[in-house]
Amino acid sequence: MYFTEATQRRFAGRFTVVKEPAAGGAPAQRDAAVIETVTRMLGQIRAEGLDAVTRYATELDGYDGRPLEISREEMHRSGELLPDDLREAIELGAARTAAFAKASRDALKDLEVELEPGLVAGYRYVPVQRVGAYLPAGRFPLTASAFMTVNVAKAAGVPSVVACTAPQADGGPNPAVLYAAYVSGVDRVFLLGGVQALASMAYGLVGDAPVDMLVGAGNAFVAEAKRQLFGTVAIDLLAGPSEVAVIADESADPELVAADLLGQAEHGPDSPAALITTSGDLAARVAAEVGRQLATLPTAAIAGPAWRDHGSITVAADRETAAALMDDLAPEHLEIQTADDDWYHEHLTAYGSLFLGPWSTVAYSDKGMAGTNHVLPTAGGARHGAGLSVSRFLRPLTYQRVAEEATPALAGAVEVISASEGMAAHLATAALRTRRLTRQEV
Ligand code: HSO
Ligand code: ZN
Repeated sequence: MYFTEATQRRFAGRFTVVKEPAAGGAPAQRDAAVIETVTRMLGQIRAEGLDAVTRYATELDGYDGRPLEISREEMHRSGELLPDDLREAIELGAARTAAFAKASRDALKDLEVELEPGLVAGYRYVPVQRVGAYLPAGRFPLTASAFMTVNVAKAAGVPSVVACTAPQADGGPNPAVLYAAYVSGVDRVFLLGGVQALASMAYGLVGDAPVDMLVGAGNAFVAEAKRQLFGTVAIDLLAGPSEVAVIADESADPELVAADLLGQAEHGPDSPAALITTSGDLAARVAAEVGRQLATLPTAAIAGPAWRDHGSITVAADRETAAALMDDLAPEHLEIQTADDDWYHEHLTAYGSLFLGPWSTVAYSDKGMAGTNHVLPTAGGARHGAGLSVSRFLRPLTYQRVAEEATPALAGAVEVISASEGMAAHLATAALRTRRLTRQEV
């Protein structure tokens, strides 16, 4: 995550980078070894089916041979294994994300319009029928993932939602992840991780039938598997390392800004964190504060290298420059901590999700408590895409109904265009109707 050359030229002299990313800020490239491994695994799973799936699960995840499908009873019981406060927090996150997803669903209205007398066109929102959700349980088991995928798909009206999650050291699923999927309304869950999980759902090796769409974040192998399965199935997006960016002015609290930069840096040593500020004084105070907080952060072994290699601080001459530089980065998460929050909200055009004001922090959304989705575009994808939402599971399927009286408004022009293209059969479909109309009229 760094400024493009065009933007650097356009704003030359209007900003200063006071802390550069040591690694140059270039987005991580697709790794040739990952591509090759995933291609080989998908090929073998396609050819050999579940035999290859369980072989990989044993080799890579220590799968112990128990039934791949997790029973409803085990799902229900997973809640009882959790401390009360965790179980309640999971129920709260599921309820809040469901409330936002349901409100979003209700805001999507079917359309029907009469364009000419007798010519009606419209669309109906129809959900994808079968969705497969990947629930990561790797370095960190992301408990809220199920809220963002299963819950939102269910709010969109998807009839079948299956999920996969990798076995943990004890051979079973992570109980918090499983309980989050259960309270999100998942239909079936399978004990599979990584490439073999995605392939099993896409090829219909688990569940009733192949899924139509795969959703959910994972590591580089998961992202590559989704890329290669795209076409066979739809996907939500290809998520790279988690990113955070902050726009702050002299009114911001450096302790909060520093904490929020490190808040996402702990995802991995390649997680970018960027501060753009209109205040040189704040820039210096945040830099010092990041160092101070890293000294005691339990995950400093990850967040420290992330900040060193992919962290940046930029001082911009004014808010217009700050906003333009930030649009250029198009970060996954963007916090605004300024005296001008509303101005930024109006002018910014590229971010996965926006956090307005010092009381709004990314982790609130990450864990489902803000209601919004945490499956968001990274690596500049926010310039053209948006995060996961009910609208991704709902397709506006169009229809048209043409009454006889509207025939003159369509057929003649279709005949003329078809004739000019040499498309005789197309022409005939319209001409036939024109003739019938004429005959009736005589
Ligand atoms: N920041 C991640 C989601 C997450 N982080 C969940 C922690 N838990 C992608 O938005
Ligand atoms: Zn996060």
